[in-house]
Amino acid sequence: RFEDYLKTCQQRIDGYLEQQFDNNHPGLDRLYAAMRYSVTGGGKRVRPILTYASCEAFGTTAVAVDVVAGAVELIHAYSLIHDDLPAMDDDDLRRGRPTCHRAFDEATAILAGDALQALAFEWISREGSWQADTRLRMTSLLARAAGPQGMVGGQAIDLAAVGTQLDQNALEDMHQHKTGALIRASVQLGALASERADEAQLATLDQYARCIGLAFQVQDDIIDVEIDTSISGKQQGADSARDKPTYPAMLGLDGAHALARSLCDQAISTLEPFGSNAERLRQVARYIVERQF
Ligand code: GRG
Repeated sequence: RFEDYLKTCQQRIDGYLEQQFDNNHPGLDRLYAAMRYSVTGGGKRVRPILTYASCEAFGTTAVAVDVVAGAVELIHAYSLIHDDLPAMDDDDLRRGRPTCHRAFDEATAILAGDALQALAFEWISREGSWQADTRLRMTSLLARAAGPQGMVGGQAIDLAAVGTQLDQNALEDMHQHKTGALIRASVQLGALASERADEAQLATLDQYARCIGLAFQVQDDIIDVEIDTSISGKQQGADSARDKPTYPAMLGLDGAHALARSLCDQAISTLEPFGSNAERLRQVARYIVERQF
């Protein structure tokens, strides 16, 4: 059952990350406490699950890619810490707990984010037993996904768009950078880490990942509206509390649901050449558009 698979993957990555942040670091207690707080505080672990499901499509077991799945989650955790800072979204809560800068302080949160990003690259470039060219390609792929051509670029596009009206193409471009790039990297890294994927297979998987990356964001917007609606009893529009352009505001709630479903269908049909080997990836695609949180 997919629910069991999801739980197993979540427990696997939770256990792995907890183990990595288990040691004492004299003199660096506060920094490590902030890093540990942000990495081990829950989260759906969608990106590591994608890395696991992707390597499994090539017959590689999850244990071989823990470090890669972990590295992706470190980048994700760093992005959330920095996104929550007063200079960005200025959020007090993340995953139902105080944000890192609230639980610690702003300077510590900035450093914890910086440290997690660096640590991700240390892990991926040092751990495991990949051939040198695989390791180099994985490192460079993750760097590009995290950097100005990926997630950080998406955040910059988002900031620059404040107070302007984005059309659907511009909104998609922003999300493809901001959240899509790391989701695509999660899938590519699983396949690369198997050392069994050819270029055509990598390209096919990237098509799949582009679709689910966007579907993830559409569903996230839908969930926000549904939560708002269940709290206030009325639907919010483009001028919702978040004051950010969203798919439900642009397409209506039904239109957003239809887009999420269509992206999921596209993602699933892209995987046809993989046959039953990609069943987990198909299930993850469905999970992404069916999840309620
Ligand atoms: C500040 C460098 C920098 C980048 C920020 C990804 C990002 C760019 C910010 C995250 C803020 C955000 C709310 C983005 C929308 C996408 C999203 C829903 C992210 C949260 O990811 P989940 O749902 O979180 O996977 P969990 O808590 O499950 O890990």
